[in-house]
Amino acid sequence: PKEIFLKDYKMPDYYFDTVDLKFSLGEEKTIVSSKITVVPRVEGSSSPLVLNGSDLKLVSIKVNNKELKEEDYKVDARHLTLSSPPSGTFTLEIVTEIYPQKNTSLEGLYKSSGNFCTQCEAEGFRKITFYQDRPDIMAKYTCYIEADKSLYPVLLSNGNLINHGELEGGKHYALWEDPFKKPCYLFALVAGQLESRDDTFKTCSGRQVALRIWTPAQDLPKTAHAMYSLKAAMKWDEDVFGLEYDLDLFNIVAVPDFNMGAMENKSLNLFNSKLVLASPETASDGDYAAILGVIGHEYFHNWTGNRVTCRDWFQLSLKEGLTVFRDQEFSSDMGSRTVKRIADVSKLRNYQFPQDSGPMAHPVRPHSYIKMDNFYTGKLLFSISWNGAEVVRMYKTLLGSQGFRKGMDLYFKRHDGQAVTCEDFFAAMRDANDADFANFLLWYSQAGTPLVKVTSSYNAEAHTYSLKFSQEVPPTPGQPAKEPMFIPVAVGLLDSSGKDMALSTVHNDGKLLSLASNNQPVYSTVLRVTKKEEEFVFSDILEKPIPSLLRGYSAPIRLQSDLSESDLFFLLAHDSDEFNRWEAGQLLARNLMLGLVSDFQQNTPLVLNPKFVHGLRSILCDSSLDKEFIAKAITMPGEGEIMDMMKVADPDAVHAVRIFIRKQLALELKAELLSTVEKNRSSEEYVYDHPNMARRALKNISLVYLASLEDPEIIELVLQEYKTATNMTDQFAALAAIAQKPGKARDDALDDFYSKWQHDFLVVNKWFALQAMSDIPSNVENVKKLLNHPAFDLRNPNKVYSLIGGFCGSPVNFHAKDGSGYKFLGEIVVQLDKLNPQVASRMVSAFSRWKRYDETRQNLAKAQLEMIMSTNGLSENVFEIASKSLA
Ligand code: DPP
Ligand code: ZN
Repeated sequence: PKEIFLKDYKMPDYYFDTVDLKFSLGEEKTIVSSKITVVPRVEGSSSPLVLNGSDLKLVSIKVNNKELKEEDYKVDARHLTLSSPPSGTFTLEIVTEIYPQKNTSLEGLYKSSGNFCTQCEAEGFRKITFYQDRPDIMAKYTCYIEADKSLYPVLLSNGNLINHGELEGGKHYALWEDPFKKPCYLFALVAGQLESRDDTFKTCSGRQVALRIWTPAQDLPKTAHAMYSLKAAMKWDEDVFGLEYDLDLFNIVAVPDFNMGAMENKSLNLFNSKLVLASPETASDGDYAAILGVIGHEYFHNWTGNRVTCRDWFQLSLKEGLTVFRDQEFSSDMGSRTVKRIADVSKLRNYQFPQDSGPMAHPVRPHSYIKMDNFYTGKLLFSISWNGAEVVRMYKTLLGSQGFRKGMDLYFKRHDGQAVTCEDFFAAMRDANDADFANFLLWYSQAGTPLVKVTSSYNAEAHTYSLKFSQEVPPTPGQPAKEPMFIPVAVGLLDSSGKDMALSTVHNDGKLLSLASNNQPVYSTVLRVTKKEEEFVFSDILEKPIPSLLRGYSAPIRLQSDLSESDLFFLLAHDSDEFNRWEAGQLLARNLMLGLVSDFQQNTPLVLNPKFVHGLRSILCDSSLDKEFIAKAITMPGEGEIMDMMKVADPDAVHAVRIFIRKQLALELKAELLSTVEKNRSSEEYVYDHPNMARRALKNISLVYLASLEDPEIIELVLQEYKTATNMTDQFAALAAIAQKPGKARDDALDDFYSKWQHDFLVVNKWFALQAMSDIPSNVENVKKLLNHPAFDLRNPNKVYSLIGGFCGSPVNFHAKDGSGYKFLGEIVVQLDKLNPQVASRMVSAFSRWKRYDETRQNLAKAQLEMIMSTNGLSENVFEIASKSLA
């Protein structure tokens, strides 16, 4: 397998101007004809034209209407090369034969539940026809589809339907035209038995847009929330960014077999059913929130991704980082900003940071790859999308909302219709604001999470308060030495009553900066930390403050400060920045957990610090706080996050400590937790809004705590909650609470749940995941049994993610010291790779952090990786992850 480098980017020798596609969809084979207008980039050049192709049977090829002879072109497993095309513009016509019904990779054109659908990002279009499969080739497309009318009554593609009608032999056809230029990764086609929920949206300039969400007929009632989300997203993008939808039709199709979450194809978004279908009975609050976010995400791509796209795949963050940021903002505006931020930062800490210090560490813009798809399906996506979103957020932190909007406006003004780079985005932000961004661009090229240390000192005579920063970016594969980064640190100072102090001036690097705006003092400011070591001195600080650092998590770094335990309790109780209140609690919990982990390892009896219990009790009983915030604040840091902070990760110890804390808190706070459950039961009718979700979240976390007690009364209570639940959020939370402990109550509840929901594959996936993630001893045997369950199918990505992905997320069972978890995964990866390399590579990445564990585990995991590497016919996807993990 060959590694591809960013530095080797070359402009294409040929552009494609128009592309007319014709699909004749059949049960045995599908015929694809393409007619392309090819335009040389440099007039008169006649360099070879190299097209990508994979798993295609070439039927014929014509240039300017003339059939090519065999000596005029070359085909191999990956390319079709025209060695000397005519000089000047010419037409290229290619006919290929493909077999979507046999395509289990779910890339290109494939069948899902009897319907045809496509997935072309990143490099799936080459499985449909020979093409320059790269995003800087932007062309105008038409798409003609013909198929059997009774089997495939609905025929969809991008853009506008300009013609349709009947054909002989029970067939029909549709002709679609997309007026916007696009790269081929945004091409889509759907054909099948589908029905639509229809609605309309009136845009800010008064155009009526038809909205259609397509699913099999029986699922239509479950598309109401998706439609609500779509309309909300369209409105939000107009209000916040002035971005209006640009066609008269917008389609969404739900597909049960889908590698990713969803795909932003121009005007024809394809979605994993999981992210469209929801009803109160079958979907949880988490599902509702995910649907809102992802419907928004794909819709927002219409401008950030489609109208302005990426020059090459190294620039993926240009569209993904920006669009993830946009969907985070959208969800924040639709719900609670603090809670959304907490959820995103937790995700970053549990998944992205561990990866940032491992063999797969990648900058936001990677320097090389073997298999592009791994950017999406491996853990790499996190660096590109989530860290990428953090980078976009920093522009906004530095420029403010208005400055950020000016930058966005300039970005579209300059680049609409183009395929561009991360520098272009940076330049638009800088130029629109005349901003000094110092070394900000390093965020794109340096991998690793910066470690920033802060020490503080107060001078009571001079009334000055100093914050000294030092920063270090740890070495990562291929990047041993790093430059200091530009880190925006949002800061406030609390006085002894817990109020924010007025900040007037700060000295930095011999310069005096006034912080006041319009002569008014400010209560929070953003320090620009750009050097390896740097001091900021605030003046007119009349008493020793307690600093609230990195408010709202203003940069994706690890922060170490000299805050004492009592400072943290103070911040937990008083900080005006709600995020930092949560953060103070997390810091306390992290320190507490790390201390207990070391006690556990030394066989010292575990004791829970009473001050911690007291702090949590105050939060739990504070009726002025948002309920979902309370739910987050009493949730302990994830096991991944704690293991990431240890020299040698010890899953057993971390897990034991987390369980211990949960039980101890339940014992100490039993009365408060019980009353929280009582007071926060759902009303009969399910309402999806923040107050109701918050209430359910708080009740359900309380239930999980309580259920950790071996108390028959509580078991009865939880069973009762399970039985009387009127929505999936409450029902599943109660089931999860019961399932914590092996025994009859657990077995009965799991059986009951399955028999209730066996007809609904999305709910059955929850049932798989719950069992897969379980920490009950030797769960690997149970998971193996579930592989043979009639509802399981290795070819369906969602099922694999639930059962196998779920299992890999269980620290005790996946990392079982006898190696049973590793062996299980190794065998599955080999099987899966033959069916679907993208899904297999996502699974194999569970091994990538094997060096973080003890020697016994290291050897066991390494053996599995070596076994995988020695498998014949391994895909490039799995090869890349496995070989980099071993390196
Ligand atoms: N481009 C796709 C998305 O944004 C990749 N999953 O959802
Ligand atoms: Zn995206």
